Amino acid sequence: MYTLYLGNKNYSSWSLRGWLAAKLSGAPFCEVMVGLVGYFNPANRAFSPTARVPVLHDGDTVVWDSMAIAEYLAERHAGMWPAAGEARAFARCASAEMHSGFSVLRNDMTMCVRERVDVRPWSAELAHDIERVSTLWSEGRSRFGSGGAFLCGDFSLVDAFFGPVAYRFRTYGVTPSGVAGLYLQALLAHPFMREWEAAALAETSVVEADEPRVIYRDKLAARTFAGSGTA
Ligand SMILES: N[C@@H](CCC(=O)N[C@@H](CS)C(=O)NCC(=O)O)C(=O)O
Repeated sequence: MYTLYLGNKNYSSWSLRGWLAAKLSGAPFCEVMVGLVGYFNPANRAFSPTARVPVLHDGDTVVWDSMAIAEYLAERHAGMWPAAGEARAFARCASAEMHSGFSVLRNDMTMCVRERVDVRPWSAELAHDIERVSTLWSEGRSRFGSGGAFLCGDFSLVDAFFGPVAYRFRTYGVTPSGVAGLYLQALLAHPFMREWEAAALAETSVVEADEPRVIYRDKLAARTFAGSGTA
């Protein structure tokens, strides 16, 4: 049986990708929860060469990156990428773009499943990342999505890569229009996402570095002050 090391479900976006991939594989796996402390923790080298999560252990084989975990599992379990070649190419490109890009979205809209907060106005760079996600979602749904409610039809690895974005968008009130918005709702409603969310909401630990109301404390306070001044 696989062992998957994961960070706090409320905060750990990379862990969510690895976990969704493991769920999608259909294979049994056991979870080891690693409490994140908000900074690099060298003690995690005991199970992860980078000291980061997620990490999949398959016997003596250690797979330490969410994309590598996805590909490792997809080599062993059928149907994790879309079957049609063109859809699969799109799914791989969109997943890789998510994995290696969107640094502003990642930094400025931290994943915090339990939170709802409005931090507008967004920077031009953040708005650009949001727009690019919406474009990718619209393209996937309109070109490859006819067989189901997900980016390339049935739920596949590309949806695992955008799972964290769905929680980020909900937390920060990002509402893409049209088919992209419908896809966001479908992603949030998927049973795997609901299962992760329930576990995240049961957590009580707080990592201040990832808390929107801590990161945006000054901006939110300034808005409250301005609001009370005009009331
Ligand atoms: N590229 C890696 C990134 C993994 C990563 O940065 N994980 C974060 C948690 S989401 C982490 O372990 N941070 C260390 C810490 O906060 O202790 C992947 O795709 O798995």
